[in-house]
Amino acid sequence: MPIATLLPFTATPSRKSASPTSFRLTEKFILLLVFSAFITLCFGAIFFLPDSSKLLSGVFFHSSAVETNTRKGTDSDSNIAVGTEEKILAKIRKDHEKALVEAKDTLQKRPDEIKQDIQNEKDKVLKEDLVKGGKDDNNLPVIEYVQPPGATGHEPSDPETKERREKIKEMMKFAWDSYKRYAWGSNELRPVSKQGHSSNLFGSIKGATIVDALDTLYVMEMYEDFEMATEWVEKNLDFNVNAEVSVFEVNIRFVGGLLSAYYLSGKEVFRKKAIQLGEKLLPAFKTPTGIPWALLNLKSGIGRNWPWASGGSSILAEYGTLHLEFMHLSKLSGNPAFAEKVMNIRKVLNRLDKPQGLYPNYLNPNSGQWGQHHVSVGGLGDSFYEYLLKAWLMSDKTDEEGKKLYYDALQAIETSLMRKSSGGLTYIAEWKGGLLEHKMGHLTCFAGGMIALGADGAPEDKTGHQMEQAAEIARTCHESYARTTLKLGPEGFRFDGGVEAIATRQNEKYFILRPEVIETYMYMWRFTHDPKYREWGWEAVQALEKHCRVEGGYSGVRDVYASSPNHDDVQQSFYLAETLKYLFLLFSDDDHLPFEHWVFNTEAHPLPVIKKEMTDTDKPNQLE
Ligand code: DMJ
Repeated sequence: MPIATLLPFTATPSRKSASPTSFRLTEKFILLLVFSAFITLCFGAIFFLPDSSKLLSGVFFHSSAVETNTRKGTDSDSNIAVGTEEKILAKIRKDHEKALVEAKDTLQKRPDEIKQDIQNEKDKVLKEDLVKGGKDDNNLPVIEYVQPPGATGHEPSDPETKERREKIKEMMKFAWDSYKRYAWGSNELRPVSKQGHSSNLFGSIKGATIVDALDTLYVMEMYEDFEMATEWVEKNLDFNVNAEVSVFEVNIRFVGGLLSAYYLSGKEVFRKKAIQLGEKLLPAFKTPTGIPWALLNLKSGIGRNWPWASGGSSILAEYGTLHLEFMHLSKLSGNPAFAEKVMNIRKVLNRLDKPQGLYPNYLNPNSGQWGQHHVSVGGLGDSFYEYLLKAWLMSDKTDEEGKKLYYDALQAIETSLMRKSSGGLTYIAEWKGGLLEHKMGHLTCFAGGMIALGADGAPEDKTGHQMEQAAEIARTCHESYARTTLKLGPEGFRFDGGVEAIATRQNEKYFILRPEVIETYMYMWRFTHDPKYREWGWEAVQALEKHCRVEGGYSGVRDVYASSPNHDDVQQSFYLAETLKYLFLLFSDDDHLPFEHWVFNTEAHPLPVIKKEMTDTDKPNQLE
């Protein structure tokens, strides 16, 4: 039977010949029948289809699963499609129920528990990312930034301390504004001639003051200036220069400054730049022993040592002051090369005999042998000792080797270099080929702070003894200031020929805004809360204001014994990085950059303690 005869709506030639009236009635009847059948079907669908609310919730919560299946389904595969559909619906139902149970659980939790759960989830994702080798646009590992505690502080409650702290901030503002006004982009400021100053320590890298000051601006909450400095770093800080730089100076000021700025603010630009610069410094280690050169051409990667250094040697305080920054560079870059380089320096030193347990200042990077037997806890040696202690502290006290090296070295210093003057002042002398030179440098004054910082971990019940030593050194260094006309400390002072804590040579009478004495006051204040340290710090502030503040910033002076200051016309970048930061912290509460969480590099750039992973049994509630 042709289909056409059964379908009244199908236009056929025979249809035209039928009576129009009777045919229209039949049509109407059939139409009515079809319509009512259609409506019955629709109603039936509403009652007999699966629970639509569940279906919808499944779509919203698990859209991707449904979509994936819809896209994959084909008409010819109807059996498989039906099976798959059932599976999807079952999964949707299961997930929905699970979500409801979880939501119920969450509602019963305290807000801090919910927070912790979110953090755990985040950590898990981050770990998975790192395991997968998650990298960002710069090919650096993806790191979730968490600000360590105490990055900013609050105002002290005592009105006098608060006022003094505000005063230090004003000094920073003046130093910074003057630099901005007269020397923006140069390495340092000439505050008398009101122009930029370029130190050859940084080759043609620019902006030492900006990078050195970044963290001080942050710590003092000068956020607008911090943003301005950040923008300069982003746009102008360039290490692709054909210039020779001091590896040590660039490391402590630039790498250290950038690392601190990163850890305080979380801004990726600082991490990126620190790593870039760290990589530029790596060729300095290409020596037969791996002891780095002092000077490096950043473009050619060719290194050499200072021409004045004994027998072509590298300098202890220079190659020994890379450890903290390089450990952090490895952590932030995922590149173990940085850590390996500094650990190798230790290995080389461990193999060498130390005269009376002391470390000579000169070491030949080719032969791996000591140069002249000069030993100093001041210039040429100082921060090597500081970094042994801080390596241990920064490792959350896991670097046992660093700890042992530090306390052994300190013992040797005490035995061979530490002396008491007839007037009762403790000082640390220098050692030249077995003979003591009874001279102490302004630089050596950092040792008061270092010894106080390490006293707590001192072996054999020596904590009290070391705290006394630290206090005595602080007193001696204070005397070196108090015994001058300008009440500022000389570069070097002697304990011979009838003098004590006084510079006798013209070339040791200058003061270049150095931080070490104030640094020691800050540590001593934190550990003892003896008000004299704040008083001594305040004396220094008054002298700085009276003799170093000039119209265009702060300047060093040529002779601290002169009746009026003769300015040297340099505002050193470390004045903003260190001197003013330590002063600010001296008048701040202890929870601002607390020592359990932060370690200061030798340029006062705070670096976080790298917390050891908690073992399972250390974790709270782990056993429950
Ligand atoms: C700073 O650059 C550092 O503190 C370094 O360790 C020694 N000298 C200056 C400040 O005096």
